[in-house]
Amino acid sequence: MTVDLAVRLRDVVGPAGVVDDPAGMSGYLTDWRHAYSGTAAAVVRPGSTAEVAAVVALCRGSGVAVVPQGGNTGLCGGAVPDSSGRQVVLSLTRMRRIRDLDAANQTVTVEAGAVLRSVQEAAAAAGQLFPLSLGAEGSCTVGGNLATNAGGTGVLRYGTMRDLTLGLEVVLPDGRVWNGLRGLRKDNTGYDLKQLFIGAEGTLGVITAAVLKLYPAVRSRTTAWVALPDPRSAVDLLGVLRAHAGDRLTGFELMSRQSVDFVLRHVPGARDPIAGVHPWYALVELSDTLDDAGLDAVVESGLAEAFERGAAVDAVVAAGAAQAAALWALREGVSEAQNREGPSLKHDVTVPVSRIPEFLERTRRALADAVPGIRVVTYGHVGDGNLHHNLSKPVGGDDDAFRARAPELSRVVYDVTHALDGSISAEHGLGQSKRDVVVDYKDALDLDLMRGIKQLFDAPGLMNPGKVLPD
Ligand code: FAD
Ligand code: 2HG
Ligand code: ZN
Repeated sequence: MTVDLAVRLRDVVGPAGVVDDPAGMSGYLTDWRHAYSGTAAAVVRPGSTAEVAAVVALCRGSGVAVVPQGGNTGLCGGAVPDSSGRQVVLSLTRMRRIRDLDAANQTVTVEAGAVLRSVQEAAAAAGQLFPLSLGAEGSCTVGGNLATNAGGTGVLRYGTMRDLTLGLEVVLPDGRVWNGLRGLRKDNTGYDLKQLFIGAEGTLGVITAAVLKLYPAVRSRTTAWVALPDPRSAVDLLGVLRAHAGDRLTGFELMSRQSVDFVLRHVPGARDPIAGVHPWYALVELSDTLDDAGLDAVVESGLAEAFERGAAVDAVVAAGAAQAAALWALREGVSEAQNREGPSLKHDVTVPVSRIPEFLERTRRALADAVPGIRVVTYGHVGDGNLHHNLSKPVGGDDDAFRARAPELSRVVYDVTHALDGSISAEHGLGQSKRDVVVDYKDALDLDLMRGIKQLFDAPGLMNPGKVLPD
């Protein structure tokens, strides 16, 4: 970065808004897992949309690439700069205001750097619900949620971030501000431009604010932990509970025994809710806006039918909020627990729900053939067809030898996913980790159209280069 650009950036954001010493920058240069690392000319932390626009325009004028970053909890290296040392990391974390909450319109307008949990809390304080929920919600930001089209555990009932967004404000790669910040549920005046920025992982512009949908607050909740004999039973149980609970079935997560074992080993205080060892578990949640909705009776009638059909072998219905939280802690603890077991190879895939048993059967067999003793850590949002099918080395295995097999092992998982009409990225995005491999699994015309859109918005290629789009 030239001295002139450095001076002008400081003029825009103030001296405290530019970090360029190695110690100050280090937390911005590697991801949550330390799986990706880079270097940067500087980290710039603007405090307003006008400052973001000025920073982006200055960088563009100097031919310097910009890497937008929120909470840096992404799992594909999308927010991590390359190793050239020439890129600028643009951190949105100073822009965290809740600009407006319109209870009658059931919307909240927030800045991109707002931490997801703070948006949930603002909604709750107004007697409403913002339903996006994920393990990183204490650190991830709305901008990152939008840029990755985050999913999480409430998608079954409320959809992904795409479904939860009515309007956006975006600084385009040339520094212009696109004001699409409207709270309308109907607007058929042409192309829905905001959808281009959602899921673009910062390659088309910097999201600075959003209008998000709110829902009525949940007043009763029932959570159950169910032991299953096999994955087919998970699909069966899902159908049974849907028939009994309808829209009140708001969460349906799957966990393999291997996932539970990792959590029991590494998460302090974690306890197995059901005696004995079962190969699979479902974490089920029903919720309602009524105070006394009789949800325990609904889940119990559903479980009774599942037991009769052999789709469940044992179950615990949480006796209160503390026990429900303990069950969710088992589920939310898997990512961290797996990190403690050495390098993990992540696969965040979707297949049609009906094909989950076949997906598991085919991949697990092929993976065990490829690396005897490999630990397959399968868990995820099975109600959406989304599995985290993550791999850990065999017990006592060598980290580097395992890493060396990564491309081959991922290919096994992705080939089966593709053969079953699935997607190789359900909710985490492509970032830098999957941008090359996506070529083999996405239609060439899709990729052509994506390149055309990128060209339209960012012909010089300075907005988060090296992410999403294959070379
Ligand atoms: P970052 O990591 O900072 O950035 C992610 C991407 O968005 C990057 O490409 C970045 O350039 C871009 N970006 C960030 N801010 C902006 C902006 N303002 N404008 C334009 N581009 C921007 N994800 C799920 O979908 N579901 C889950 O259940 C889930 N659970 C998780 C659990 C754990 C423990 C962890 C560590 C991660 C989990 N994630 C999950 C992944 C991650 O939390 C989400 O992808 C989240 O949405 C990222 O938000 P962030 O603010 O941390 O974004
Ligand atoms: C989850 O559902 C997240 O817990 C993280 O999407 C998955 O760490 C992972 O692979
Ligand atoms: Zn997930």
